Amino acid sequence: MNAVVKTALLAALLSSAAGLAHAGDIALDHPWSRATPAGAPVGAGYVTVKNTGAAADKLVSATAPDVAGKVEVHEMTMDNGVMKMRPVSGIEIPAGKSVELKPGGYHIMFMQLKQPLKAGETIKGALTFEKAGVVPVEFKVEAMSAAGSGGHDMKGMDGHKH
Ligand SMILES: [Cu+2]
Repeated sequence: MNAVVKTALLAALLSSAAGLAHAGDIALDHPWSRATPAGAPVGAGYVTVKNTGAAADKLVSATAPDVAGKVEVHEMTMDNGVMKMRPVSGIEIPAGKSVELKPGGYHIMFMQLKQPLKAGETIKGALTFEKAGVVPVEFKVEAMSAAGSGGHDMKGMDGHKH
């Protein structure tokens, strides 16, 4: 690990203590997740990614080794009235713009869950960007009913073939 990356990681760690992770031109705001029922194989992570730089960046992968055997970047779409999720190769974050990963859209998929996600816990992980590199993140697990349309989203989860 070179000194520049080390400095960026340290800066990200320090600012994440204040609730906002920052590395280079990428800032992560309100990383959160939703509690999962016992035995659920997957959970989802959401976060607002802000690109304060002059060049576009791309979220290409994520990790959360404490809770998930595998993590993917997913997109949820409506297909003939059915919610479907599929892995994407990355999420473009345009220069000077924010992209919100949220229920019903782009999300981080925690797969091969090692234990249920419980409200109040935090999930330590990292998001990898093409330019900004590895940005540490801590998803705060909120109650199962968080952010409204929980029932709707769980239907999408049931259709998830993993
Ligand atoms: Cu998914």
